[in-house]
Amino acid sequence: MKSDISEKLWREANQVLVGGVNSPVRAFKAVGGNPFFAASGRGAVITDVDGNEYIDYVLSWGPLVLGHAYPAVVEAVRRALEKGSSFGIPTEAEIRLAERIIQLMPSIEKVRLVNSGTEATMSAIRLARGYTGRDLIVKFEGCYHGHADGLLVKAGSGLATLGIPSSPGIPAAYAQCTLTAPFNDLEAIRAIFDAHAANIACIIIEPVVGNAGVILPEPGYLQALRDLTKRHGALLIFDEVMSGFRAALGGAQQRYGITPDLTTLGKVIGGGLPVGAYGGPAAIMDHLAPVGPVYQAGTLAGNPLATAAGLATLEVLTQPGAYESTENALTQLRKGIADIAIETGIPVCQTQVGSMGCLFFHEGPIRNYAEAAKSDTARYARFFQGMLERGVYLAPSQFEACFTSTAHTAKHLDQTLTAAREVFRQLA
Ligand code: KE4
Repeated sequence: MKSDISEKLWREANQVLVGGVNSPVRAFKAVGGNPFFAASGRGAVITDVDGNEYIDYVLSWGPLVLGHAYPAVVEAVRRALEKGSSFGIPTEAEIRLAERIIQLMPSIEKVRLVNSGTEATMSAIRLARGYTGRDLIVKFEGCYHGHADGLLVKAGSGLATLGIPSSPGIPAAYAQCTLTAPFNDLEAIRAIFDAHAANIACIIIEPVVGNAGVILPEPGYLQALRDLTKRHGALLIFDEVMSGFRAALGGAQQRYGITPDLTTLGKVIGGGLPVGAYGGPAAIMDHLAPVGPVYQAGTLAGNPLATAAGLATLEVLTQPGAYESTENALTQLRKGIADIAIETGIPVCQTQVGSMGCLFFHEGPIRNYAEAAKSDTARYARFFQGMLERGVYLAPSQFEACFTSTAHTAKHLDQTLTAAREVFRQLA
């Protein structure tokens, strides 16, 4: 594959952008080589500046559930832009997006729109602390909830990819307010509550972990967390920034039948533009300013372009068969990979919930981050590079998720599986 222009841009990027990127996982540190530079995307295919085409299973890390440049989304944003990009006063689209979110996630009665998943989780935690009057929070090893200070403790995604246990720059006094437990370990979380229940404001969890690869909750685990938090007056926050509209149309809370106290969202609800959101019962949400005293604000929160993109995306995704097509595409891919792994004798563990999934080079099972971390990351890197050379762009880290969209067709899947069969044979 030609890469002259990408290489030139990479040199320029490294002069002015830290590590050449604006988000660490994009730097391909875990898989070697340098990232290509995107020029355009259309449907399931992304084209780089040298004209190379890739079937895209990263989809901007989840938002593009309809694929790149979906016409209705492009048109909606264009129409909104022609009327003005931001007003900083209420607009109707914010109401309609909140209504759509509430319709799909009935645990939510009121919404607050923000600009990223990080803002959503950071704000939801502040609300939980304000609502309960308690300081401690609990998160789970390998879960990633964005880069707010108190959440960069034993986090997944880029920290797992780069082997950063917890980020420097966070005061010890602050980090001590974050307790951590392994995912799927009820004994550990119960011990934390035995010791600290009276001062735990909330649990925040990815109900389906998507930032350590994809790890599924074991049967009864989420319900047990629901019961535990209810018993001790702590809030249960489902971070569905990634799993929302992917684990099921109504998120993991719909798939597993759990009603969290607060839900955080992002990615899909912005359709590729910067949007985050958090929501829950009015009795909790009304503690937020300007109704209540818990403060949170944002210049571009609910801006017309992002709400237009999000509304257009959810409008299409809620059409009959649309969501199901994203899940079916990943199911076909997973089954094909499973056959190839058996043919070649390569031990793999595949996980999937809806349209998000992961191929671990590990014989499985994988129930938590410690087990995921034993995956053969060198073999994953070789797989990634082999697939990239064959026009398939997967997550550039073993500790990330892959995604499908309504735009991934049988032809894309066949091409992906043909490439995978060739690469697996090289890995054997
Ligand atoms: P953002 O601030 O990146 O919009 O969202 C943070 C976030 C919160 N919660 C969950 C469950 C998330 O997955 C994320 C962000 N996901 C990563 C991918 N694993 C974003 C990619 C990146 O960091 O560049």
